[in-house]
Amino acid sequence: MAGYATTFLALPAASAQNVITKTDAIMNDLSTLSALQARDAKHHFHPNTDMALLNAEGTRVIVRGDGVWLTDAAGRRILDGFSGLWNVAVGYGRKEIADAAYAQMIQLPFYNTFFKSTTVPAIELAEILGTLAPGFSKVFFTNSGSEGNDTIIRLVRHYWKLRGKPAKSTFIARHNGYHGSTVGGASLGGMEYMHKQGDLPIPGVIHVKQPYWWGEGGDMSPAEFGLHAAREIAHAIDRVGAEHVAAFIGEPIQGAGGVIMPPDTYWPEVERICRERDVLIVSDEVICGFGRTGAWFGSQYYGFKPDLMTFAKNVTSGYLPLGGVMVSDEIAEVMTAGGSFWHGFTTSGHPVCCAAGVANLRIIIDERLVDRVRDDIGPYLKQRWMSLADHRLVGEARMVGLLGGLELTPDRSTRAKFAKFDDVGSICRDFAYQRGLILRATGSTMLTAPPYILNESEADELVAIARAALDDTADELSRRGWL
Ligand code: PXG
Repeated sequence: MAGYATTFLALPAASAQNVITKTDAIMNDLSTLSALQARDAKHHFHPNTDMALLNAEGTRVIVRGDGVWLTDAAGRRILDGFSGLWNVAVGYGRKEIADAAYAQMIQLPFYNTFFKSTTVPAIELAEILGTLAPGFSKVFFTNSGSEGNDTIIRLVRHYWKLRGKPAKSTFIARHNGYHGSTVGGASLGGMEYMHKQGDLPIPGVIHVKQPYWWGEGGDMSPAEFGLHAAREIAHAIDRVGAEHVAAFIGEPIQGAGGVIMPPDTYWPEVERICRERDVLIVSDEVICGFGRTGAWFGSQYYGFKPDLMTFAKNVTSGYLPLGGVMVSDEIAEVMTAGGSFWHGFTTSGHPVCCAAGVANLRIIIDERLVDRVRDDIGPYLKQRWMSLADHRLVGEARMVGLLGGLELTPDRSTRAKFAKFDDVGSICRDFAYQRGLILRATGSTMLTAPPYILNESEADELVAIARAALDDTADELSRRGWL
């Protein structure tokens, strides 16, 4: 206890100072970077992290954000080519969102949405979402995308019971899809390394082929492969019987799986198959939602009409946690007539998070950022990003809106993977970071998803650093004899 008290007393006293000043004070008064890293190593259990490895290297400590730029505890400026975790759409340092959250926190920091109650920000945000997503008259609020997908499982199964078809309870999802980290979310997801931990998936989830032409398309054309992958869904439904299948869930573009854009033939065929068999379509819009593809929702970009949409991330640009499920008019009607849906979270529709969401969506609307992604900075970055396709390590460069991928390969003609493809992606990612750019690696696919406010010179810089990191990677792979 004595140790705890000493550390605590050494912290600067709480004040109305803004977070940036307070963080600087902690940095100056208390700690060098390595001291912060040591404290982190001692107490912080990081998600998705090999902690022994991390603690040996030391955590990156990020202390400040402004626009598309981050500053770390060593004072380095880093271009965030990944919008935090796919989610800081409007960039860092937007005072409008901080002010809205602050004002709401002073006025009413919390009230619940159970027991016949609500708050004004929850009303406002639900209304805006209903306007942005025509045909979805209701929104169920959660705190995250994972909770959104857990909500989907319970909601869809209950819906079919209300419709008098209780046997319709199986979900079809995809290998290498990502739907979150809770028991339900990770079960719908098709990440086998996640399934191995915690005895997943839960019963009632079937995984089918992903529409990943570069990796799995073989000799088929992309168009043929798109139909082929979609028909796997039909086979799965027909195998268990449509009377047992509740819904198909997919990300319009798989994000964490490697920014996998399905061939154009895929979604129309998925829609046809599901409609023909009375199977609901769930579009997981956690990454694609709110403009990432240059349309408000990824399903709009691909032209299909889901029955439910999961959202999170860019609804607040990550300034506060918030997620939820958009519910179609038809499902909302059945649920409304069906009595209580016994599901919800203490902080469903949290007023401060909803106020942040309203302020964030106002920025996206008022600054026409979705149009900017579609018509302006999206096409600009795409043209630059595609120029990387001539690099000897790059097999394919792809970008939709502000969502981009690069496939690294030893041989573009055969679309081969490196034997140690996970290592290759990490090497490239680490070189990019050393040069001041954050990219993400999934296996040997390099991913970018920058904030929508990226400007042209920042886009040039992003691509220039990515190219330099590819050069560094090629040198390193040659040195190791992998190339
Ligand atoms: N669906 C999709 C499509 C996602 O990308 C979730 C659901 C879950 O949302 P929450 O808010 O519960 O995290 C996500 C989240 C990565 C990475 O490494 C991706 C996510 C989360 C954490 C890491 O790319 N996506």
